[in-house]
Order: sequence, then C-alpha cells, then structure tokens
Amino acid sequence: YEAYYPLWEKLNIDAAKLEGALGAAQKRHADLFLTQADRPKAMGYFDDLWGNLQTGRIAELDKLKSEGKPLVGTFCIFVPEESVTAAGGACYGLCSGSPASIPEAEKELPRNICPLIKSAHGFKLLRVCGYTQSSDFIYGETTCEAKKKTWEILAKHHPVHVMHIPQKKDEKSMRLWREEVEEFQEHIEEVVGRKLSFEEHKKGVEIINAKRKALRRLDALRGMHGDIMPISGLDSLLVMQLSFIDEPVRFTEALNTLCDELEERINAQKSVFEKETTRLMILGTPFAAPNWKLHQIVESSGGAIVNEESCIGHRYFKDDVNLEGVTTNEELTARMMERYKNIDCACFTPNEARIEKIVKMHKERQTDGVIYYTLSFCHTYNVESHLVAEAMKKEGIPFLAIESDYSPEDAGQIKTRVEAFIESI
Ligand code: BJ8
Repeated sequence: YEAYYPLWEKLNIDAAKLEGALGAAQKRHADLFLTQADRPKAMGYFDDLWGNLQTGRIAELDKLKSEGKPLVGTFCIFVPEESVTAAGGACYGLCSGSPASIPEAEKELPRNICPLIKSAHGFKLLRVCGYTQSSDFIYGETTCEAKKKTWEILAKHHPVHVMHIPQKKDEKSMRLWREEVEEFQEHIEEVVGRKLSFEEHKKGVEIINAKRKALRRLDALRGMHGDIMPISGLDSLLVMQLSFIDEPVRFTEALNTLCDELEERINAQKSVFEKETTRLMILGTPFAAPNWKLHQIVESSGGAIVNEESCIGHRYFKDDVNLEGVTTNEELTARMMERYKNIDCACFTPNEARIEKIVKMHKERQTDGVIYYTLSFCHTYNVESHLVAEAMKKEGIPFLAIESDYSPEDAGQIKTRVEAFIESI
C-alpha cells in the first residue's frame, strides 16, 4: 500500500491503522468469497473493486475533488444521489459495517445503540475510512433516534448536514420533505459554484435509473428461476454493497456483464446450489459491508438467499424516477419526490405498503420462508416485525426473526436457529 501513503496522509487518514485493517478485510473477503465453488467469472470485477476500495477508488474520488466536483457521504437511501451525479460528483455510502471500529465509537456514544451508527462514528474517530475523510460533507437524516443525535456529535469531527425526513407521508410532510431535497440540491450547487441545468439533472437521474435497472435485473436472475440459482446470495450482496461505492456508469456496465453471464447459466440450467435447497428471503435493516454474517451462516446451513428486502437490496432499486414528459427542474424534483415517497422504511408510520410488498415479493419468488433481520437496538424495524410476522402467519409463510449486531460472538447461536428453521420448512 506504500504508493497510497501520500494520498492517505493528505486526507488525514491514519495510514498505519488503515493498512492493518485492510489486511484483515482482504483476508475475510478471500476466505468467504473466493472459496465459493463455481462463481461467475464476471464477479472478478467486483472482487477487484473490493481490493481497491481504500486505494484506487479513493484516488478517483480525490481526482474528482481536485476538479471541484462534490463528494457526499451518506447513511441512507433518502439522500438524493441523482443530484450529486448531476453535478459530476460522487455520492457514496460511508464505512459502517465493521465491528472493529465500535470500541472507539463507544468512547463517545452509548453502547446500546445500533451497530451501524457506532461503526460509522468509530471509522471517523479512527480516521480509517477514505470515503469519510474525502467527503465535502456527510449528509445525515432524521430517520431514527440514534442517527439524529449522533450527527450532533459527529459534527464535532466532520462537516455534517442533516436532512429532515418526515415520519409520515401526508401532503404537509411531503411539502417539508421537498424543501429539504431542494436545500440539498442548493448545497451541491454551492460546491460546484453554479446552478445545474435541467439537462444535467436529467442526466444524473438517467445514470442512477440505469444502475437501479441493472440491480433489478440481477434480482430477477438470482431469485425468479426456481431451483436454478446462478449466483450465491453472498456474491449478490457484495455486488449490492458495492453499488453504493463505485462510479455508477462503470458499475452498471460491469453488472450488466455479470447479468449476461447469469442469463447464460440459466439457459444452461446451471445453479450454484443443489436442487431443492431452501430458498429464503431476508427482510429488514441494511447490510453495510463487510457485514456478511447472516448470508454466510444461511448459505453454509443448507439455505440460499434469493433476495434482501432491505436498503442494501430491493428497497434501494425497486423504483425509478419516472422521466416521462418531464421538461423542467421543478417537474423533475416532483418526480424524484414521487419515488422517495415509495421507500417503505420502518421509520414511517403507518407503513402498510411494506407488508403488502413483502407478500408480493414472496409470491413472485416462490420462496420457502423469510428471515426478518434487525440490527440490535433498531427499534422501528424491531417493532414493525410484529406486524410483518402476523401477515406472514396469515399467508402461511414460514418466518424467523433474528436480531444481531456485528460481533462474531452470536454466530453459533444464529446458525443453530437457522438450521432448525430450515429443517422445519
Ligand atoms: S431508508 S432503513 S437506509 S433509515 S441506523 S434505522 S438500522 S437504528 S439504516 Fe436506514 Fe434510510 Fe430507513 Fe433505509 Fe435502524 Fe440502525 Fe437507525 Fe438504520
């Protein structure tokens, strides 16, 4: 990593610590991913991207920054990446999926809050995430208690803006939300020093729509061909995690290449799982990389994961911004709002559309059961699991709820529960 030390130092990264962390992250990736049998060849692109996460990709971002393009770090799919893309910049998910940074975070944050937030905060305190260090600002939101209070503490260490996301979707709330999106767009225009044209905005939306379309293609190929599952859930998860990091045009091209290969596999009736492997859908909170625990457990216990009803997953790519007949920036923002309104995060009340969608998703994929996954202390998803469990019971869909953090300590216990669940189906 020596060649990247000058860049890391320029970004005020603790280079020695980062180098140590990268060694562990690469080893874990190699152990979990490269040992899988019969992986699609096109996964090579995503493996390389994982290898370049804190090196080559950070150098690309640094180049954008030197050209005056905005770099925005986020923790939520409500932050409009289309607007950053329109400005030629990069909007990305920040490091937040590792247990290693949590002890540092607990010096400033309580222990009993969500591990995603603690992990992200720890990355900032340790200065080992090139994405956080590069960003002009972090765009937080008011989706959950732990997040919105953490922003006040994180702001001591890095520029933070907070987007007020309402908790209801009535007209009054939508007006407020739209103002917040417009303010976000103004912040982006402040970084580039000019107003963005309609053509630029439209281009930004088209680029992100194309990425979502490719992700939907992957989703259909992996989970809607019965016993033929041409890619593992673990590999699909890695691709989705990297969709929040990579340059979107290049990512879309690489993903479509992967999908072409998966199509060929389906035509040749080639599956990476044995016939009659239990096909499961995961519902719930996001899986920030390198949180691969549940996928690794399920797929080493006789199950296959065919979809994630999650923000690192289906909730992120299920809807496009409809560009039909749009000719002005105002209309475009209104269409973006229509799309955001359909994101069925548990922070909203009521959130019935999510339950209807889950039933529909199960029917489309003919899954054998669902696992409801909640990150520890995520109250909105945890409480909503009661309503989802009720609906699954009514539909006769086998249901298992798991609450977990990032530590490896409960892996054995989760494995026992997953094995028993699969056996019971
Ligand atoms: S749209 S799911 S990305 S808020 S941080 S709420 S896990 S306690 S991430 Fe989320 Fe946006 Fe909703 Fe999606 Fe719970 Fe943890 Fe809070 Fe979390």
